Amino acid sequence: MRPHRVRTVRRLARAVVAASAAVATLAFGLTTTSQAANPTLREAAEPTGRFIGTAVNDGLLSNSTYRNIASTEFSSVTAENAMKWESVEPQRGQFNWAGADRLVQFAQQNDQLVYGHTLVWHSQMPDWLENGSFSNSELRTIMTDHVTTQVSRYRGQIPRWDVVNEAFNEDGTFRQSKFYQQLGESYIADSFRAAHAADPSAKLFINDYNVEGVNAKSDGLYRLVQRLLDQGVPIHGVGLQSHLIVGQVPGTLQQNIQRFANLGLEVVITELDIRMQMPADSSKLQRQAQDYRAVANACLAVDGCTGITVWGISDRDSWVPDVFEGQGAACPYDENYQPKPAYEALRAAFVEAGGGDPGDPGDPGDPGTGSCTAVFTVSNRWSTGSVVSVSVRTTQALNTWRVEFDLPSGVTVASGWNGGFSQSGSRVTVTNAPYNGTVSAGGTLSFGFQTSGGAAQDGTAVSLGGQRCAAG
Ligand code: G2I
Repeated sequence: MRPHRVRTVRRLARAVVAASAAVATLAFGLTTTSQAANPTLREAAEPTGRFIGTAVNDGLLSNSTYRNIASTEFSSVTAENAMKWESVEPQRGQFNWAGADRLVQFAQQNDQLVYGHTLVWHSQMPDWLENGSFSNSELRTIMTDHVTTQVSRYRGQIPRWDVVNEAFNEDGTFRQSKFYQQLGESYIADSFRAAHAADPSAKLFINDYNVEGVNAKSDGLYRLVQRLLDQGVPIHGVGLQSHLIVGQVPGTLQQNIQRFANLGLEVVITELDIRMQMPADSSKLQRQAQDYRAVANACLAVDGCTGITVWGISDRDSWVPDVFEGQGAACPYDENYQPKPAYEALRAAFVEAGGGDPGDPGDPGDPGTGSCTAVFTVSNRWSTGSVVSVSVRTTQALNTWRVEFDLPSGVTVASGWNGGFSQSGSRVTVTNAPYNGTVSAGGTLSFGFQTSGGAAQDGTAVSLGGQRCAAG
């Protein structure tokens, strides 16, 4: 019965919010982009256990509209340029972390993840590196030192990094970058090893474009990743950039995500935008919305696909028109920062996948202490497993946290995220990850996990720091 009660309460809460939004609209004659009657993107994504991110342009963070959308709609941020080599080390040995630090601070203020982009890439290298002549061993040291310096600086604060970016040609052979030409394929393994040594908790990705479908380029990437795994190289994920064209979402996207996930890797849609020939019109925008939804659905259908980042909030700020003449309108918000059909489609995909069906959050016989409230949401369920996201609201400010709960007998946590997991019998203990230990009074901590050995995964007897929590 409890799920029904929770659903009813939620519906009621939405109705109240909708009513007050209507009042606000009448009173002030304006609506906001936060869509008060509907969830934000990040609220919609949360029950699915996925993050929804955006690329952030450092220069636009001073624009309050931009800032507001970036913070309220997205649960993850990627620096559009501020963490690239030319930005952080413009002169050899002279570092400028201002933009990168600003983004990390912004994310921490807004309870967001940071997706680190990018460490070793043939493009946007500083001039001293691009045009300098170095012996092979010198170049290898420059490269690994760079990786070490940058990853160490944000150790514990950036849970995912694009370590190597755009290593492939369209035919699946290696791009003849400075690194490949001088160091050969081993530059990739060395970069990953250096990153792992600098932050063993970070998940390390290889990222590329035109690898969304199954094709020669993604085959090359797949073979490389298999080799790296065979060699024990610390690689944990594949980023599919997804700079797509309206009407041309690859039909093999989900299959491709699945084959990488089957290797035990995370997959992230890292740079989603879907461009069109300008001018935009309503039929192109509707088609674009379907395409956004198709991409989101493909990710949401595969357990290992853990997040989607859009490459820019608004069409006003997108890189697309600068590079593809006559094309544009690729983002989820229009030139005036108004949500487009693509935005609605993205949100609808998350809402549908989230199911809005919270599980039983606690032992019904135990009213809890009232100092914490736990909600378990099963976003995906099959005969022998499930994907569960958990949020725990605390009345007390925390610097570290430990959540414990029981799973049904025989059900085990197969993998988890946003926390450290251990299990003894049915009792699971989750401690904060290095980046999400701090929670303000009245704030919510969250983590997620996938189970094996059984499907019904509502945690019972939930406690926070040893104190029993109430049902949410
Ligand atoms: O090209 C689209 C993306 C493809 N995958 C990797 C991404 O890192 C890449 O992002 C774009 C940024 O969106 C652009 O903003 O990377 C471009 C550079 O390759 C960025 O453009 C550059 C401009 O070309 C420069 O003129 C400008 O100085 O941004 C620089 C910093 O604003």
